[in-house]
This record gives sequence, structure tokens and C-alpha cells, in this order.
Amino acid sequence: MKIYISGEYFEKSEAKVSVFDHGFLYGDGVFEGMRAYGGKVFRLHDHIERLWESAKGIALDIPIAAAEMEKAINETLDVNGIKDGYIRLIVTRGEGTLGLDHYLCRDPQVIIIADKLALYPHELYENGLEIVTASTIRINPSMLSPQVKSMNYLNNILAKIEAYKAGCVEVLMLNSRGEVAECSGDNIFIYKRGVLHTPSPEAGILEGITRRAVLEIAIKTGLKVKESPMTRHDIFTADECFLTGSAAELIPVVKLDSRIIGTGKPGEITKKLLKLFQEETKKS
Ligand code: PXG
Repeated sequence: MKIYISGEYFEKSEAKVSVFDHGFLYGDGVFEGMRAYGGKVFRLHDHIERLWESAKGIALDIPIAAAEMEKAINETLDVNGIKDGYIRLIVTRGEGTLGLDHYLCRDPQVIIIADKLALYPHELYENGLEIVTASTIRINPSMLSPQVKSMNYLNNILAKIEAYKAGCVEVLMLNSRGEVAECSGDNIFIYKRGVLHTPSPEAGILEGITRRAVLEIAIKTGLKVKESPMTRHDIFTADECFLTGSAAELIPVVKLDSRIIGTGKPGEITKKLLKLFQEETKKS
């Protein structure tokens, strides 16, 4: 595996950043997780835009232009011979001192890793996921915006630890108002009586690229779409529930906190939207 670091390629064992990099010392940096289909990155422009917004949100100047970044991403896929895979793009604050002073970090590092996909097991798509609600609250946007896809994912990791302790692979996170926000690494949707419903950005979520794509597809197919506050009650009483993410695409959820959602089986709308989403990934 060849990893891109600021203009050069390194073998995995040689791909290193300084221990004085503030990405390592403080989680000071931003990232993107993308998916390539048939050698093409799905919604690359959206990912690039989100990365630049995340960087702006933490006052980090990305040292290369967006066009150069896109070229480097495609080249990293080529160099590694990956047509269908996962791409992790990272921009760290760069090497500094042990203090917090970000302005002493003069050389932000751009890292691109192209790898095989680590997907949820196929049977979970067939049977649906069981999730639990985390007691870890999704970080409040007034503290650190969840829109910033930062290198500090501890909030999500603490929730994911709760998932594994409960024997689940994903976990529902509520915001500080007690409303449904999202899962540790996926957005959440429910379907009930003709309406597709997902929490709006004000719930304090990362606005997923897959979430956006699914909303667009749903509107095109004539489904009613609602972005507004959601509670656990809405999930308990939904006909269908599913999660979206670059790695997961759409994955059905059939139980929340041991309570069966809908029929307890992946729903027809979920299956239809997954199929349409997969068709969309072939187009791009
Ligand atoms: N919410 C959060 C908090 C995320 O981190 C999503 C939603 C879905 O967004 P996209 O743009 O992918 O539709 C994410 C992104 C992984 C992994 O390895 C996934 C994410 C983040 C970090 C790692 O599966 N998900």
C-alpha cells in the first residue's frame, strides 16, 4: 500500500508524521472518508467542499488547491490499483511545539490513504441492525460544531464503545435537548406513512454526503421528505428505519433499545432507496 503524504508516496511502514504534529498531540486537523466506485470517487466535489468547510471552521489553511487535492486523490487510487474502495483524506495542523499555539504549526500535512472497504457484514443488510441509544450525548454545536469533521472523534468513539458493550455495531446518539441526532458514524432516517424523515442539521449532526444523496433520490421518486426534530418515540413507532454513510451506503435498522421497529425486517422503502442509491453510485 502506498500512502500519499504532502506530495510524496510512502510504503505503509514508512508513512509517518511527526509526534509533534498537532493532529497527533491535540486531534487538531480535519478529515474525510470517501468511497470509490469503478475508479471514481462518489460525490468527490461534495467531500472536497466539506473538507474545506471543516478546515475553515478550525482556521486551518489547506496548503494545496482543491483541484490539486482531487488530482492527488485520483492518483492515490491509481497508484494503489484501487477501483472500488475507501479513501481517507486527512489534513493535520502540522508540526508545532508542545503548547497549544496553532500558529507555530507552519506546515499542515495532507495525507491520503486508499484502502479496501471494511463494510458491515452482508447478513446485517439482509436482516437489519439492532442499535441502542448511547448515554454519551452528541457534542453540542455551540461547543464544537459536529459539521467539522475533525480529527477528534472521541465523542463518537465513546458512544461506539457503548454499542459494542451492548453487542451492537452502531449506536444512536441524542443531542443535549434529548432529540435524535445521528449514529456514531452514520446518519439516521425513518419512514412512516409515506414520509421520509431525518433530523435536520440543527439537531447537531454531520451533514452526510450519503444523507444528502438519499434525500435527493427520495424527492425524485416522489416521496415526501421531512427534515425536522426527531425523538426516540418517532423511531419506536416508525414503519422503517435505516442508517446512511459512505461506507455503509444504506443499512436497515430493525430494533432500537430492544424494541422492534415496524415489522422487525428491512422495509420495502429502505430496500428500494438502497437499490436507487447503488444505481446512482454507478452513474457518478
Ligand atoms: N455522521 C457522522 C458522525 C460521521 O462521522 C456520517 C454521519 C456519514 O457521512 P457520509 O458523508 O459518509 O455520508 C459520518 C461519516 C468509518 C467512518 O470508517 C465513517 C465516518 C467517519 C469516520 C469513520 O466507517 N462516517
